[in-house]
Amino acid sequence: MILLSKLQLKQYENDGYVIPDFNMPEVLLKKIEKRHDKLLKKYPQFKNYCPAILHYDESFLEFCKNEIILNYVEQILGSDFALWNSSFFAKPAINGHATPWHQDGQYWPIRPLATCTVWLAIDDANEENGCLRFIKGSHKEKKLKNHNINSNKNLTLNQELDESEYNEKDAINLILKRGQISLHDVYLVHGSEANNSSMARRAITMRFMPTSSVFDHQMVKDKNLFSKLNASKYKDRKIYHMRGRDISGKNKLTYI
Ligand SMILES: O=C(O)CCC(=O)C(=O)O
Repeated sequence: MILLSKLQLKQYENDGYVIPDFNMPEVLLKKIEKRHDKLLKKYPQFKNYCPAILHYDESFLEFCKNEIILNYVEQILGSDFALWNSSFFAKPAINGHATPWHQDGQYWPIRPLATCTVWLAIDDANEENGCLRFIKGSHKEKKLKNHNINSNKNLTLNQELDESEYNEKDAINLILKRGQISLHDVYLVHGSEANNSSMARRAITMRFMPTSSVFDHQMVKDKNLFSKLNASKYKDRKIYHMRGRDISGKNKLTYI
């Protein structure tokens, strides 16, 4: 069985992310590209970013259910977990949108807050085409930091970390080859620059949560928490069973 080493697990714990020795096979990457092209033909508005691809094409589940990826996730989250979202950050060449510095958990209705994100590179990702950037160790306090709303239309997200909350000089660039993945913690501060290069920088995220947490479909009605966010998209979100059982007993899991 292919697993994260002790050292890699320690890195996830200390730094908030890890890059396993994994490569998505080329045939599957080609399949992903085809399905994404088809999605964009139908929904050109997702040219930069599709927040919930499974909502539009459930066949993307095939890639999220990769046994090696699930083994890694199990090592991090434990044996009972679900997939609650998958997004496509397509970042096309020349004018691909930036993602402001943020913590994911800020706008997710999951309590207790927990998620491990798998980020799969569909293109080589580097400084030129706007690779993902992490502030190493910024997850450690397990605390949500101050965010502001940024309504600039050239961003994939409207949540931006307050400048007082991080130091950009601590950022590391997540340089990955096509087919490589990284795993990151829900509290880790991250973002990415715009893509002004001639190469696309496509990536898929897969969001896994332990079933000891609850994806609270009702929480989005809390106006204080979610009023300024586009939270309606969480109301009907399907939570896909991946491994084990629903520990909380409160998640409505979809079995596939
Ligand atoms: O791919 C990007 O540029 C941003 C990804 C991101 O924010 C995330 O994985 O949560």
